[in-house]
Amino acid sequence: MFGIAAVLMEQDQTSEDDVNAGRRALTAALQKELDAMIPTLTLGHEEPTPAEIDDMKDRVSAAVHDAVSAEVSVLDWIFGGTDMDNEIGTGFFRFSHASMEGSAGTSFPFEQTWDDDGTWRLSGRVIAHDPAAVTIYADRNYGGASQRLSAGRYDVNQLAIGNDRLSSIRIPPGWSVILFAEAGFWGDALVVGRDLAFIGQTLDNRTSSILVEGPFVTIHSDRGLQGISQLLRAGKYDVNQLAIGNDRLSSIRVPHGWAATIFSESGFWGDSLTVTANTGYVGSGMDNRTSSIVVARTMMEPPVSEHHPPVFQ
Ligand SMILES: [Ca+2]
Ligand SMILES: [Ca+2]
Ligand SMILES: [Ca+2]
Ligand SMILES: [Ca+2]
Repeated sequence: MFGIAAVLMEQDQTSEDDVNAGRRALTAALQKELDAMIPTLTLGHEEPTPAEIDDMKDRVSAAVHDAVSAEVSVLDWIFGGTDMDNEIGTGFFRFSHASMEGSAGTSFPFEQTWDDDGTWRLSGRVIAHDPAAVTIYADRNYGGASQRLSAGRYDVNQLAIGNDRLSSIRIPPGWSVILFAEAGFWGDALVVGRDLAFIGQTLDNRTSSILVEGPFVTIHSDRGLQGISQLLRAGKYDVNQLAIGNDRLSSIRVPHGWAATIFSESGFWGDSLTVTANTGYVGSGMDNRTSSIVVARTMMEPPVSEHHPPVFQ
């Protein structure tokens, strides 16, 4: 779960020190509430309920008011004198694990407007990125010692699970992994693009070096990122390079920092559509018509996290 809590204050005559006392109280009160809430989360209660969030908001708000009021006289604060700061409003935006899971790269916008001494608008967007990690396991069925690997090269002395131990692997969509039997990225090799509860007799307990690449664009024959899929690195793919088949594409997984343009005709012409985020359905205009594709990176490396400064008006 991901949440954003916002308290909008308009600063008039309240001193900087008093405002800072309020800000410190807000941070401390929020931290205390989160620390108290997290241990209550269980499998049957994965997120706080709306009522629990309302209670948290009340307690945090009271703590901030107390802190500022301790500096400013309580009466001044409440009745305002017209020159004291006003609280314009509070906002709370939350994004559940369920809504973000499987929607990596999708923008979740949030916006709230307050009308109090003018109009105030807070807006932004939240993007969940694909988990930047493959997980390797010493035992079959994702058991035993494990290690998370982001994109990169891992030679034998970087394998925390040990040399010649790997037996199963989890790979997020759009990632590609090459397992090598020898140190130094050579010998028998296996290219893996999906979860394998058992990597097979050929390389079981033989992996000594690993190459991890991703995330890449993935095209799908069915809507909702389902059906036959094909991973596409940056490049141009004409009709005979579409492993999912001609006129089959219905959805595309596009990681942050990538763009894919699909064309209705072979040779990169005809109707086209460019997508820069996961697209569960390309729309009736392009569904089952794609005959060529151009895939490009729009930035060198995806950032670890992205946030846009909120817009205050
Ligand atoms: Ca093993
Ligand atoms: Ca080996
Ligand atoms: Ca289709
Ligand atoms: Ca076509």
